Amino acid sequence: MNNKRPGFGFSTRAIHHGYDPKDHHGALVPPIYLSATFAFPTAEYGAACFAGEASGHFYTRISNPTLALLESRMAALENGEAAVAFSSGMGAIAATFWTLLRPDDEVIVSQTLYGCTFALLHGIGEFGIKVRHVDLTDLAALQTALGPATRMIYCETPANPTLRLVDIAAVARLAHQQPNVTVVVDNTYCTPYLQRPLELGADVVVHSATKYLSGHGDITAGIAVSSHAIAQRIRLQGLKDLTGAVMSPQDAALLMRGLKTLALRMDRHCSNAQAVAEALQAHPAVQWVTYPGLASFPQYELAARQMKRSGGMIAFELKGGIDTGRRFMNALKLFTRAVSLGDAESLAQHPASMTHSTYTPEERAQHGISEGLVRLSVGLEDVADLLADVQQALGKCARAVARPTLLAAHAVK
Ligand code: 3LM
Repeated sequence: MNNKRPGFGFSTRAIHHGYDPKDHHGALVPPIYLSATFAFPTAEYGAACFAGEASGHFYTRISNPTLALLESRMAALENGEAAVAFSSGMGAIAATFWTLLRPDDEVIVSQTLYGCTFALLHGIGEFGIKVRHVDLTDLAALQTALGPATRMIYCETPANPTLRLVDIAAVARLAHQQPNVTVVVDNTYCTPYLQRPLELGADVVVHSATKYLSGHGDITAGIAVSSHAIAQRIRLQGLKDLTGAVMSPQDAALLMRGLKTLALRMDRHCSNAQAVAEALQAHPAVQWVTYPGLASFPQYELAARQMKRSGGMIAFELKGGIDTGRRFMNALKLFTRAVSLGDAESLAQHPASMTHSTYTPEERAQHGISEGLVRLSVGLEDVADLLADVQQALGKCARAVARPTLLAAHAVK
């Protein structure tokens, strides 16, 4: 598909953008360029490549035709100018931090973040970058926190695992009243099919492409999408020199295969998750359930405004806390007990002891992650089978919760 023909819809871009079979011997599926290095026609041309005076691929850690196709497709889907591919989401996040932040700079981050991002922020703190955790749902608090040293605002929306949202447009408006503040949004939970932060005023979008973007749980990958200027800095500093965390061309091909069905998969994830969330909400064993598609969701109006649909992730807690939560998880037969998210398979995990065990218990309390929270990544299976699995597992928990109550009642008599 010719890049110069705008106006194609999301799935058409996800399937065709940047590729025309006639340029590749008619091959319908883009070839994978495995080469680590690329031949220079002359010594002078090679020198010009290194001096940044000639374009062209010369070493795969910096650029590669297969990665370039994926990057242009991701930029087209996020409505950015350019993208940089990484070997993991953490690679993309670390490279973005190392490129855009310097000692004595301040980064304002939202209250709740994925566990390893939280740990990375501790790490960059040791290099003299000041990290301030701010409740970004409170714009007055953000206004107070913004100062002359602020260089970045970083958030996940929805946050992993609490699903709290950040109003991207409002935060970007406030941030951009000051020069030199870059707004970075981790869009892993939504993908560009459900939410496009750059259109709302953010400057950089990062992803764990390990999740919904690839969608099949068979690669680890990351992406950063932004303007040409920022992407070039991230490529030449964060990727090339500071992390070296380049994506492999084979993984880029798997990721492009996943992208072709992204819209179909996301719609199914959303429908299945809505049904599971409603079933949880209706069950007497459940203490609370958080899902952006429930009318009880505290930021329901913002979710409807900012996200096309409500996503595939659910957080909930059972009466009896984590002891009952573990009983529920162990009773699941179709859901798999595993970390990660966005796969075809439905997954269940316990953030406090798994993905968010990088927080101390005190930090989890401070950042709104309750010890009993169970996280579901609702997959693509038949919804009736998912509901049956959740119901049978909840049935075991309801009996477990009811038993001590009955015993207590007998004791009184
Ligand atoms: C998880 N999350 O199960 P990779 N940003 C977000 C994420 O959720 C993740 C990353 C970045 C999980 C992984 S936990 C050991 C497994 C919002 C990853 C990092 O480097 O591609 O894993 O992305 O929540």
